[in-house]
Amino acid sequence: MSFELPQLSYSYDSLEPHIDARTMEIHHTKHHAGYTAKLNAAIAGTPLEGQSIEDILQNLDMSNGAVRNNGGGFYNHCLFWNVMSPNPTALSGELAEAIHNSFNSFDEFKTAFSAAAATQFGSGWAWLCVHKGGRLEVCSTANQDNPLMPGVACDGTPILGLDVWEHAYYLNYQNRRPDYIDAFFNVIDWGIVAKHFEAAK
Ligand code: MN3
Repeated sequence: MSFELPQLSYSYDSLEPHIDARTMEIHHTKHHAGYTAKLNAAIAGTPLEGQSIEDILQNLDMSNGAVRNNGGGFYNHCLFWNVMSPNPTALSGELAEAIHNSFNSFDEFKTAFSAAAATQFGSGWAWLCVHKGGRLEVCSTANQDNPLMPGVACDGTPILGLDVWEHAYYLNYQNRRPDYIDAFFNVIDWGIVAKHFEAAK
């Protein structure tokens, strides 16, 4: 069994003006599709074939560049599309409480997450992760690495991820990565993030 590029639950133009349709289409049909195909090629006929993407990443041999880059790319983009919505649900309940407990306030969380995203040098991702017991942490990773991988970043389970590769924003925002980060906060579906939180804590 091989991995499949997930369909989005919304149309490419539905996140505008925050994320433009052309960027969404290229990002999904070229970049994410490319990582998916290369991941399948890299695991074909190996013991990794048939494992879940989480198992593959958590037990990854970090010297296996093809699986590290493409497995990370596959997983990271699946989470990214999933946590965005044209009709986002507001933050509430247990996750809101956990954000307050871990960061003092939503604003302080937003500042920390935005800083992680803005200061990740070159290509990479910013993450909100949960540790066993429910403590939340913000971190960032280079390239297509993510916190599930051994020895990478904050070692929690990602429940929210932001792609800060230039391919994610350059057509619309050029070098203004901070504007893109701000815009992302308009399309985060906190109801979905809360489900990831519930499953991972
Ligand atoms: Mn990307």
